[in-house]
Amino acid sequence: MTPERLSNREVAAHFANVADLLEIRGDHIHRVLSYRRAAETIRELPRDLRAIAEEEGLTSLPHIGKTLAAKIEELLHTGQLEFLERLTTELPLSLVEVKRINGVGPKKAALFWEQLQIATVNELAAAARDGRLRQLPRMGAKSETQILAGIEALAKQGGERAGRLPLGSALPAAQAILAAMLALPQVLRGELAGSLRRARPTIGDVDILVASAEDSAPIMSHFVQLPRVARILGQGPTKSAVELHNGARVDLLVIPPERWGTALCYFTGSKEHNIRLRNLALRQGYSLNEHALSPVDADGQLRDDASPLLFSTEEALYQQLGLAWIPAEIREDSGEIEAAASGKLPQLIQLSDIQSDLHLHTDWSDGTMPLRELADQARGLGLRCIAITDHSRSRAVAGGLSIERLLEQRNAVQQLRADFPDLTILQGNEVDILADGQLDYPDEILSQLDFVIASLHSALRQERSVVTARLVRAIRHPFVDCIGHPLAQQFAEDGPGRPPVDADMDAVFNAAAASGIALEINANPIRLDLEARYARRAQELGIPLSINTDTHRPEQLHLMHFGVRTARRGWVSPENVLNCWPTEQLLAWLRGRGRLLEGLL
Ligand code: DGT
Ligand code: CA
Ligand code: CA
Ligand code: ZN
Repeated sequence: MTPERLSNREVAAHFANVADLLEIRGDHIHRVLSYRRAAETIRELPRDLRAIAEEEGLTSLPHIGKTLAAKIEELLHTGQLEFLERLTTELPLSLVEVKRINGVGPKKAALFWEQLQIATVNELAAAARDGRLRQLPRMGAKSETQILAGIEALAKQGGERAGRLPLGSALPAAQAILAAMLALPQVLRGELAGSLRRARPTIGDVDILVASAEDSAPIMSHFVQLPRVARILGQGPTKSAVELHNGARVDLLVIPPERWGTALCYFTGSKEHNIRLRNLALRQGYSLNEHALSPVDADGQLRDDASPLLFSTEEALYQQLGLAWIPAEIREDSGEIEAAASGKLPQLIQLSDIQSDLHLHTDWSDGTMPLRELADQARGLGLRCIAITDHSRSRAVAGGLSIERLLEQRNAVQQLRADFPDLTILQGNEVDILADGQLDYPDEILSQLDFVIASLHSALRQERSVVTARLVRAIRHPFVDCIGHPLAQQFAEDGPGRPPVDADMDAVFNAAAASGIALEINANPIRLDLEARYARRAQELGIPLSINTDTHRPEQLHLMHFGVRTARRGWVSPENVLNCWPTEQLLAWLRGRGRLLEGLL
């Protein structure tokens, strides 16, 4: 019997499980990380592992040495991994889920298993409810409540995000497939549709539309044979569905060019937006579907005396409905139809509006690039202004800077400026907001910096009143200019990720509006924080936004577009974004906030 052909994602999942079980067992951290990094590498590969194994060999991959390569071979040939099976005779695999609960982690998962034989999330919930966890060292009523809340959050998030892929994984894979389809001579045009075009932070499935006037069978067979495809879920003349090696599901539709506008609009969604359009159409005597606007009589019956209207562009369809064309990111039935009907659509920010990136890490803390290399890269991207914002002293795990190092870096930045006359380099810092809302450096140090981001990185499960007061205190601090990734949420590749902090956002926004600071839209697709609805609210309250890549590695400088897409979903206009202002305007704003900007004016 031949084993099931595992996709790259499934192979990666085995490795991630090994990493988690080793971590719970208390194995050496390097060993844990080597499995975890291997899982990440495998998950994001653009081709089948089998092809790589046969052609250049698995050890050509980053983070894959001989031992790991042999384990991948074993999985590819047998569908199983003996090492993982041996581990699971020692520790139940379900502990991996227990470990994911916020407030648990590997050490407590091990403790619960060893002391109380708790193997599953349900068993843990029961033990927390019966007060059995209190027998254990450093566990009290408070930890029980925290764990129960963590279990609830995990279940909720698991439900909301189940089977959904983060935008950061889905978009590059989808763009590569679209490019491959556009390379076919019979394909006239193509677009990403669905939630991906609307830039939702997580994607259920990828929808790709291509237009062709010819027989679609060769287009479909090309599609299902692309190297990224792990398995075919369905193949028909106008619609096919596949699963990619990274786990994404992709629908491809072939559309006749004369119906392109109607189809693209329909498959872009959202469903709620479509329903509103259909109702508008009905009031004008038409039935709208993905094919056409078809005349109907008073009881909604299709009329056979009038022919349907076809639309080759979205613009023409919207115009027929009495609307201006609506950018895809705001098609969520949250006021865009009314705005388009009355000529009041906002001018949304575009990637080309971005002039600066104000949240960047170097090798002074946990980034990989030296200062000069970062400045070079930023200049190469056409940025006019950057802020160096390494971590502050309490973040020891991230190489946080002592006061001495911070001042030393200040000198280094000042020297660097001479070589970059066309790039304004701010020396800032990403200062930790400590558990009580104090900042991680004294005021006399903060007052010397050019730009201060304050961020939550620890004690993320504080209760609502505590975390709200903590954020508000940081917002009111005279030397804070921006709050970084305000809700500290994360979208994980292989799990539910990290929930946002439980802050009262009205209180946060009120404080921000009063103190005049900016709130960040962190562009890293793991974060996308502020998310769109909060960005929109912030803009309504006159709070400036700052979209930043939070770069740690060179390739992350290119993540800006994810932040811009998120801002667009939040109806954000360029004039409300620090990064779109000319440098003089940004410096004037900082000066107005009391910044000394020594050496910059
Ligand atoms: P996803 O895949 O869950 O991230 O979200 P979407 O929005 O991509 O949803 P999907 O893939 O099921 O469908 C793509 C688009 O097709 C959707 O945004 C709107 C349209 N559509 C799908 N089903 C329906 C429906 O039952 N009614 C209407 N009006 N539109 C639909
Ligand atoms: Ca979809
Ligand atoms: Ca779909
Ligand atoms: Zn950062």
